Amino acid sequence: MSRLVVISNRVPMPEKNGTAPAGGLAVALQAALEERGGVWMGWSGKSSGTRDPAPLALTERGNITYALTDLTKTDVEEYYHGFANRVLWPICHYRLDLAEYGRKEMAGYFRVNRFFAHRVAPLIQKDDILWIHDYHLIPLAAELRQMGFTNKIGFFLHIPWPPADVLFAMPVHEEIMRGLTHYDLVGFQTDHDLENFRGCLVREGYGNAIGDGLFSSHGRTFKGGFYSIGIETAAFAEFAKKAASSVLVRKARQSMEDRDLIIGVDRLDYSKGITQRIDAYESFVSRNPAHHGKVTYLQITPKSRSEVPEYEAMQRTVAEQAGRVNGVLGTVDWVPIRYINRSIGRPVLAGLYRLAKVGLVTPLRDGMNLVAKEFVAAQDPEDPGVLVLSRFAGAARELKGALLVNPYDIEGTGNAIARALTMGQEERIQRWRGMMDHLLVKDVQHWCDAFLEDLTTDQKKKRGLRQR
Ligand code: GDG
Repeated sequence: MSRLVVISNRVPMPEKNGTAPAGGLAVALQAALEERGGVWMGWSGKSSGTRDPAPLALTERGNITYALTDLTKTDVEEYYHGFANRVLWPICHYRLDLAEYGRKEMAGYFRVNRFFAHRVAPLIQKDDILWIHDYHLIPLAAELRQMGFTNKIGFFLHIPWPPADVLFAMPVHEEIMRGLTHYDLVGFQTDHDLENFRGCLVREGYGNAIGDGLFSSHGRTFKGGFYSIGIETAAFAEFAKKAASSVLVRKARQSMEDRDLIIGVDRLDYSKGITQRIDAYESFVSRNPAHHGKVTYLQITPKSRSEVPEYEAMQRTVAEQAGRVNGVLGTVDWVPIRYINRSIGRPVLAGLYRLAKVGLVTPLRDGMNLVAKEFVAAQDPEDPGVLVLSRFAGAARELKGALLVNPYDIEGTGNAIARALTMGQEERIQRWRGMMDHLLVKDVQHWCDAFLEDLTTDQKKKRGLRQR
């Protein structure tokens, strides 16, 4: 079995005893790396002022080498904040209005990808399989090919892929599209994303769809597929069950005085639809006086990317909005929204999911959304809560037992909240069971195995791709 080299912007470093950090992706990739041996390379998160950053920091854990590189301050500004988070992120989330193009940032993005290629090159052996993750590193395969590497290289995009009309508004879309054609396998979260990619490729003549999931471009053939990322379903279910009876979660429950709990958990990001969600909750409360004083909406929103102006502004907007709703609708003994603007511990999070009657997951656009899957896995099988899920989350392609909503439809989402709170136990169990059975099979291990199998299987031996 070939070694595996994983490259991602950041690397979730394991504990000193080798345990993977929390989070399904880290656990699944670490398991795949342990099985095959290999390297996980990425940015250390540190930046220096010098042009010549320190050598790669190598940490050995068993048969895995973790390799971290520093970047310069300019690199971080241009590659990470500038192009990845202010151009590719909004474009891939269909937000042309928020994309801020700058020649300097675009050049920085390609420069840092070349730098990553040179840094990882000495660690790559002839038969290694390379797996590159996410929008930060799209041009990496092209750089490695130019240096003469002929290894199998796969790419997985964790966020959505937009339709051609959106992508082509980006000045360097041609380089981005061409970058993807240098992989052997390009994986997306859903069939919709793959379909959008196919449209982009074929419309501008970057390549052709030649059937069975294969594409051709400038004499190269590569595969495209979709591989919906999962969570560690069984382990998370067990974890949530234990967590629900912990002292902290019991205290939280008491403080809510047995009110029905509605929970929302998202990084502070405009793609997550948090402001629309608060509007929907306000609409629900205003139109349903019977629920006044009987419900608490807990929104947990850790800060993220505060260096990007849109995120900083949003932090203020959400806080003001929650305050306004509480001011208008709250009473002396009832606070309709509890808003927490920082990260909370994973055990408390899992316990709260289990206590909640409703999980509100209403992004305007999302590659997958793992919160939706975690909420389902955390439920009590005898008395499960209801998931209210945006049809624009990748997870909606799989979680058919959720109440699917259009997050732009404020009243419609408010109605779904009311329906979720009053849904009978039998229907809740039936909806939950279907979703849970699916998540137990399509867990994160399945995702990892499916991608690596398609990347390593010879195209000639295998006609086309199984879609997973
Ligand atoms: C990208 C794509 C895709 C959140 N708050 C806290 C906390 N979290 C954890 C959740 C969940 C994770 O963070 C968020 O994952 P998502 O999938 O919801 O969203 P992104 O961060 O945007 O991830 C997304 C994903 O990549 C994987 O491919 O699904 O579409 O955008 O696990 O539980 N964890 C703790 N405290 C918090 O306050 N401990």
